[in-house]
Formats: sequence, structure tokens, C-alpha cells
Amino acid sequence: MTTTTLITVAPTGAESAKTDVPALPVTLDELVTTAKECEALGASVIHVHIRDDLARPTLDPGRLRETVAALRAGSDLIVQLSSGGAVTDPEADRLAVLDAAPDMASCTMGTVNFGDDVFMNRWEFIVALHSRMQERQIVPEYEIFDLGHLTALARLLDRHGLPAGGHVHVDLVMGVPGGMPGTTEALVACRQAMRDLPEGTTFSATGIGRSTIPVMLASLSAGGHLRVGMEDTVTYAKGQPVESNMQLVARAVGFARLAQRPPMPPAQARELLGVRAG
Ligand code: KMH
Ligand code: ZN
Repeated sequence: MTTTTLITVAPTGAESAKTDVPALPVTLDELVTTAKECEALGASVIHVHIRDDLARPTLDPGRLRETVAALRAGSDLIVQLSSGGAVTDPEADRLAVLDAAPDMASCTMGTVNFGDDVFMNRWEFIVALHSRMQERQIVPEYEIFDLGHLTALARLLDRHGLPAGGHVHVDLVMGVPGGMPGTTEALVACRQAMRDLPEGTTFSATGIGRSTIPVMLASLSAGGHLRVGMEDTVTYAKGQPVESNMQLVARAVGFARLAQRPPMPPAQARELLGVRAG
């Protein structure tokens, strides 16, 4: 059992509108301030979606490069760009996210119904993302929305080899309407399926909406790590909107300390994940 907890903050996402969630960080300044404050609290990875001047999700290559540079200059966090984008983003734009040369990028392991939409991840596209990350030494975080995505990951690694850095890290994204539920039972099923992945594989988990707390507790008790943030959770408690990403990171840090697995510093996180020194 690991003695520390890797905490990832996913501050923005592509789903919530700034008009509905005014505390959402959407400008570069807001993102960098969020990164600094979350790092000070105990986060070591930032999972990044960016917005345009009208706060709409974008994969603009210039903005992505600028974002990576600003986050590196302003924090020690591991910078993980989303290659998932929004459900409407074309594959070519999602693949081009890697041109911004982040430390890490997400790689979703299969198609999933996503509320009223479909988050499309064809096998050939997954292979293209994985292979390009290998070529560019970008460390993937494999996003798992359903149990079968872990089977797809085992097949990917078997056919196309280990990721850049040699370490396999997955993130269980639980409670998306259309994906696996955010329950202890589902997390344990995933944990068992991970036996088919390479020795030493690590996992984080995040629960969408009200599943955030059960998933955090289940993940900590199963030796997993945590992802929290306003990408996944905009209500702190019943009737109480989230005030900031820092509020969610602080709660995750509190739970991790209670579990006697304090936050993992960024340098240790780089070593664990196989990310080059910042
Ligand atoms: N916005 C979702 C459609 C990722 O970042 O890689 C996809 C997502 C996953 O958030
Ligand atoms: Zn995301």
C-alpha cells in the first residue's frame, strides 16, 4: 500500500458554462492562480482543459502552448493536457493537443455515452494517441469510464507496448451518466480488473457530482489516488455550490491525511509516473 496520495486537480473541464458556474477558472490568469493555490494545498498534477475569450472550450494550438508554458513558469505541478476535449472536438484537433508538448496527456480507453452525448474514442484513434505519446515522451493517463476500458487498455499495452516513462497510471472517471457508477462496488471491480495490467500499475479515481465523496473514500481505502476539481464536481454539499477548486483540493487533502496517506509532492509524483523532471 502506497504511503502518500497523488492528488490531481481538474479545475475547468469542457462541460460547465462560466455563466452557470461563475467560480470556474477560464482565463489563463485564473488557471495559473488556481494551479499555484492547489499546489500549495497538496496537488501535484493539473488536468487541463482551456477556454477561449468567450469562455467556450477550445483546443486552439497556440493557446495550449501558452498554457503549458504559463503553468510551468507559475507552478511545479505536472501539466496534463486533456486530449478528450469536448464531445464535439474532432480527432485531428484532439491528437494535435500533443504538439503543445505537455508532461502528460489523457488518453480515454473507449467510447462511452456521456449524458445525452457520445464521447467517441475509436480503437484506431486510441492507438494513434498512445503511439504519438510514446514517440514524444509524453506520459499518458488512461481515462477509464467503464469496466471494459480496462480490458481495452490491457489489449493496447499488449499490442503496442508500455507508455512513455514505462509506468502505467489510470484514472477511473466514475458516475458519468452512461458510464460506470460511482460506487465502491464498481471501484473494487476495476481494482480486480487491473490485475491484468502490468505490475505496479497505479490508479486515481474521481466521482462525478454527488459520487465524489464515496469514490474518494473507496479509492483511498483501496490504495488508489484522487482526482478532484470543478470539471467533475460543482456542488460541495447539498444546496451548496463549490466556491473554488481549492475548496475541493483541501477536502481531498483532509481525507488523504485522515487515511494517513498525506499528499505526494510533485517531485515524488514525477518519479512515480515516469515524468521527466520539470
Ligand atoms: N470532456 C469529456 C468529453 C479527458 O479530459 O480526457 C472528456 C474528458 C476526458 O474530459
Ligand atoms: Zn477532462
